[in-house]
Amino acid sequence: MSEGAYDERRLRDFRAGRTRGFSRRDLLALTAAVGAGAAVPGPALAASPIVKPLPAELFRPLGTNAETRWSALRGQGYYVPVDRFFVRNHTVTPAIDAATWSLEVSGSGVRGSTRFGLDDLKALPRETRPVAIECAGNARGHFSSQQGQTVSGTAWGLGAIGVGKWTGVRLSTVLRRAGLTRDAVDVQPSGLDPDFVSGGVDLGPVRRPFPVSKALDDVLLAYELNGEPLPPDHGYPVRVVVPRWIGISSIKWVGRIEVSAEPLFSPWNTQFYRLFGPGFPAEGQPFDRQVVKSAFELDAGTSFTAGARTRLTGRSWSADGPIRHVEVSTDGGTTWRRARPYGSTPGGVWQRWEIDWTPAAGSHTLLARATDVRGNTQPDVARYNTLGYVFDAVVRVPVIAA
Ligand SMILES: Nc1nc2c(c(=O)[nH]1)N[C@H]1C(S)=C(S)[C@@H](COP(=O)(O)O)O[C@H]1N2
Ligand SMILES: [Mo]
Repeated sequence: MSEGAYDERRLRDFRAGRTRGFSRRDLLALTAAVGAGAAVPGPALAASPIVKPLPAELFRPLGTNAETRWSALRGQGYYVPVDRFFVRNHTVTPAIDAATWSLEVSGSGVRGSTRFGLDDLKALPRETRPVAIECAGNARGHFSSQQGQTVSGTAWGLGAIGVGKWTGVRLSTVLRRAGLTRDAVDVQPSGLDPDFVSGGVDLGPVRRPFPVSKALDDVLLAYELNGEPLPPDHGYPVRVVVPRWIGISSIKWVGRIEVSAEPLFSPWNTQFYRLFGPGFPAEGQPFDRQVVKSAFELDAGTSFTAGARTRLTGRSWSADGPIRHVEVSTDGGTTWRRARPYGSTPGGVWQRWEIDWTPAAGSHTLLARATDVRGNTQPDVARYNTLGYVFDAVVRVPVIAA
């Protein structure tokens, strides 16, 4: 079944109340509780929700999260080093002992319940894949800064993406070992980090289902990132890596995978990570895939030397396939030039590019617009949705030359 058809079917199931795990009734109860102002503070969070250092030249902290500064990717290779890979934590990075950790695979779509230790997974065939983890809310801050719209959620710039070289075992291998049945339709991994509390309601562990067809296609259970054991903040000892899908699908610190013969629902595919707003269904439009985006490898407000030739660099990416070309404007969108692609592109996850520019004194607005091999490109305006997902518009970057 195509991903689009899957989403349509789930939407019908959800409307009809054919849901397991999290129903429309739950959602209404939750909305009522939040509406009634039943906000109770959640459990106290650890002093730092993120374990690794977050130096200001590499990261911009955003609550329990930290986004990569695009200037920190200049001169870096294809893969984002761990020291600058963005972190999106709903709560905190948990301390997990790999020696006692195990993964439970159970539910109505497998015969019995099976546990896999880390050594069990490592004994299975290894596979390495270049994959982007990108938050569905990446660039959300531009809904307000560029389109004057109010959206809720973390006000990310463009730094909630990282391309990594992930190594692990195919989820399909593990599901088959666990006795996957023909009836299985959905797979739902959940994290071992603390339950997520929103508006005083405990929503349980972070989890979001995806179809068995996707699970059997290209999903990994990764235990290495860029050739090293998975770092604590990125899911140690094992995380799910779902290529091309929004970051929330790639559950970190996975402890259980429910395999179900019925469609599954969680707050992460009913309340969050749906498109709400004018023109969308009242119960929200489901979505799973990322869109086309581009970023310059510099920070807004960067100052250049007037009259001196400089080299602008950046990266563009699309979930729908490799990038075909990138156009850059240094005059606020009046004229456009083709950027030069460079570097190898394993897996076609993103494309690095460069273009020379000799700025005149004054303020300038830089824009980059990518088109992928399928012809998808970036619009001038992203479609408004209340939770601020999938911002794909061309981002306007103010810089100066003096
Ligand atoms: N268990 C768990 N998995 C999770 C999350 C989380 O908070 N807990 N955040 C999700 C979201 S919203 C994103 S965008 C990615 C971020 O992955 P990273 O922190 O390794 O960059 O992890 C996903 N997996
Ligand atoms: Mo995310």
